[in-house]
Amino acid sequence: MDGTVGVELLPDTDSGRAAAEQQFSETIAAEQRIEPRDWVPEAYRKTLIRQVAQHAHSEIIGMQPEGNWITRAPSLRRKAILMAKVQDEAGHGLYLYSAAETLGASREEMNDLLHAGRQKYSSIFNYPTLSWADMGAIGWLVDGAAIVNQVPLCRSSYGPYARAMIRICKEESFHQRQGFELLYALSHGSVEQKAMAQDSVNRWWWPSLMMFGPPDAESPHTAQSMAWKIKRHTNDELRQKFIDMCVPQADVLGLELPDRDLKWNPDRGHYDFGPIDWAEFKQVISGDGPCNRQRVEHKVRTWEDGRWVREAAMAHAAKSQPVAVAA
Ligand code: FAQ
Repeated sequence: MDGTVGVELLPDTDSGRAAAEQQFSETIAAEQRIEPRDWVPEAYRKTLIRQVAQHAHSEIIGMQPEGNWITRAPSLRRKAILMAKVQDEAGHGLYLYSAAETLGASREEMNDLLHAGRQKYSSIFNYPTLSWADMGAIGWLVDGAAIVNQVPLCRSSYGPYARAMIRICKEESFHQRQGFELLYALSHGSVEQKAMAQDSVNRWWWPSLMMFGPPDAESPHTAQSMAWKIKRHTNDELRQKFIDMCVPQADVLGLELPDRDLKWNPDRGHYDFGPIDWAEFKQVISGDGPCNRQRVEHKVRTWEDGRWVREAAMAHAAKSQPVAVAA
């Protein structure tokens, strides 16, 4: 869309509104991007704010499980890599908050809604990181799932979101490889290290499958988001793609995936897999997972602790404003 139906031209007549709606539909049908100045239906705007804010919050809350291990990394090299990864996640959160702001959501408002439990973040970050191997499993499985989910979002219909995803996916790709490399080193190390890697994969496998969201039949938003080309694939399609990708990678690692029903199905051309515990998923997304309270409390505490920094930065910015000189 070229901005001819911009915010300032918002139609207040029936015919103006019909023209704006038609232009929106034509832009989507033509695989062009919707841009911030374009008129959009209110429901499209709300859906995007919900998804992009949830995505941004996931990146920010997602720094906690790994941040927990920075001081305990086993070598300087591993520590430098982990710090770089966690910093990348902060950057992803900031791009995504900026993308949501172009839709009219303020950062303060999104932050408040997260703190009040009224906007979600990914279920996966409500699980504890119990061993160093979890840094590998998060990289391999959690970033791996994130890539499978997010590469199609680079073609999302909303321009600022799609463009943010391009850089984010490049960085997630590095994250996934470092996780795989870390797990490979452990699984080819001592007996104890291999056992630690296997235990970690056992704990992270099923929650990583839940990252793709509920089954299609129980996903209230998928159909509309696909019609608007915000989402390009359904939750189940992406989950299956992820499983098919992980099985040969687990073989290379020499680790087992904890699912006895995992079996190649030549008729479907995919791996069959066992039942996912959707009751656990519902419990976690309703705020009652293993670490939900801890994650949100920590986020609120750091927000309060950082208040003086924000205030000082604002005071400095105000002082740096050029003083108006009388003519
Ligand atoms: N966790 O109808 P659907 C990362 C909610 S990657 C929590 O299927 P939709 C990188 C959903 O919001 C993780 N809630 O919804 C990283 C909705 O609730 P609502 C972040 C979930 O939106 C790696 C309800 O269930 N990635 O951070 C989850 O069409 C390592 C019904 O669901 C993204 O956010 C879940 N797993 O599809 C960082 C990707 N699944 O809002 C650090 C962008 C569903 O009605 C370390 N988002 N729900 O109350 C998406 O692609 C989509 O929003 C889905 C859900 C696929 C997540």
